Amino acid sequence: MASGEFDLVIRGGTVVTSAGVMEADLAVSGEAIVAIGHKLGPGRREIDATDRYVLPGGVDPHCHIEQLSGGGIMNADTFETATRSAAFGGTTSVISFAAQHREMNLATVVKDYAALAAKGAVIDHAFHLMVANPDRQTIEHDLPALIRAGHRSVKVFMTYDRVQVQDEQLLDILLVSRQNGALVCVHAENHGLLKWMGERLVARGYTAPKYHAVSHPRAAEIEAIHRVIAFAEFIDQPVMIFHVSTAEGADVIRQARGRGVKIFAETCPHYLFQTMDDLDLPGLEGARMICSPPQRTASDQGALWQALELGDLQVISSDHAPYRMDETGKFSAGSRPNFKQIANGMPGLEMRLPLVFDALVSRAPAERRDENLMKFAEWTATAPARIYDLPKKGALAIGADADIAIWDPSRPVTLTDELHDNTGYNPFRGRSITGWPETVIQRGALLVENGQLHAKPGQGRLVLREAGPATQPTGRLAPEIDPARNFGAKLL
Ligand code: DUC
Ligand code: ZN
Ligand code: ZN
Repeated sequence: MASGEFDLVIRGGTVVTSAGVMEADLAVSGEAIVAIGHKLGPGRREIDATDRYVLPGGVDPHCHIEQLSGGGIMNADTFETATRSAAFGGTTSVISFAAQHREMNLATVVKDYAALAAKGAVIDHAFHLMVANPDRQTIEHDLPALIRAGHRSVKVFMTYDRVQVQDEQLLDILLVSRQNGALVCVHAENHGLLKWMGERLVARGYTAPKYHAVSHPRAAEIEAIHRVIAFAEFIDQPVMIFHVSTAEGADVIRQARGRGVKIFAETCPHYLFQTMDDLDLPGLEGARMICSPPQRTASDQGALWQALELGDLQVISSDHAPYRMDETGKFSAGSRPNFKQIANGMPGLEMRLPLVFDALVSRAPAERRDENLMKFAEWTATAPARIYDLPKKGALAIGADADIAIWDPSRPVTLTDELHDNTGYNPFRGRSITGWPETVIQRGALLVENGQLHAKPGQGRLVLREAGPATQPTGRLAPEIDPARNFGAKLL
């Protein structure tokens, strides 16, 4: 081959593609992967990947960045700090939220978040349209226009006073999404049950952070997943259930999928690696672990891993929702808050991949390593890219964006609070893991090497999306919606 034919060659690594795990070189020209094979010709730049795994850069489809929370608190990160932290953790694409609150105009919200990301993001990004003000302007005009403009996912909360949508509003949003080609993502917890439990606990003096776990009963998740699936089936609109935390929640999803309802679902590292006991810390320390839904039990962890294995859950996202342990974040309601007054969420963008890699790859018996490497790529990059219509992301394939993480599989790391975001703590501090993404590349350019960031704020690109297969309805109409069976009424 001619000298300098490729811009970059990653040589001699173990490359993980959807077709398998192989010893190979990988070549990049411009922004794309152009060859994967043996003894590829020289590149203008070469990276020696001997004893390294060459994996797709992670796709994190659920992270809250520079966002006003459901409780009205601005989170700790800017697009610069959050995406910088993502890059250090091997993630090269994020989907965060353009978060409408009551009284806000959704089109303006999207413009504002896109401007923040354009200024700060160091990696590629897309937005979920978070709808909390489903008035006529939103439902009839802004939401359809924004979906068609390439924001192909919508997020709704079934709880939280400031952002919750009512059942009828949820039905409207499902229908508009069906008509315009978007996936609907749902925070599924029963509002009344949470409110009732929270008030009762606090009234009886059970105010410490650990009672947060008790205040979000498993039944709240189970009921809401049931309900949103019933609605999704009724409207025939695909839905993504966010952050599944319970074995029963995964079961409800399994049953729905088994009867052909188009449901996708994710879980997150804190449900796979923590339990409610992690909130049981002295004083207010447990505040750092408060997130919703809360961490559950070891038995739920097992059920969630099994649900991933079975394909009932397809994605591991971070649900990065960072709040500092000070008056700007967790203690914005004062220095002695009850658990209800503490912001929900934890940082996760940087730790998502290393934690999952350690569990799935480093701790796997040798004979399962290749299989688990492929699962790792699937759950953290390939599946989210496929489900959310990012066709150039999430896989090492000819023509794909050269978004690549080169992992040192034997590097031991003891986790500390030193992350690259702006939260100031790491919920997994003290844990020892093996394996780290040492070199991270986006569209052929170095993002991270030797512990240094090479990217500039604003270099990440906004990715607009087509309506891909995940957004397509099944075509099976509920009898009451189907004019052939409802005396001819046209409702869609
Ligand atoms: N739900 C999320 O998905 N993220 C942060 C807080 C919450 O309740
Ligand atoms: Zn949520
Ligand atoms: Zn979230």
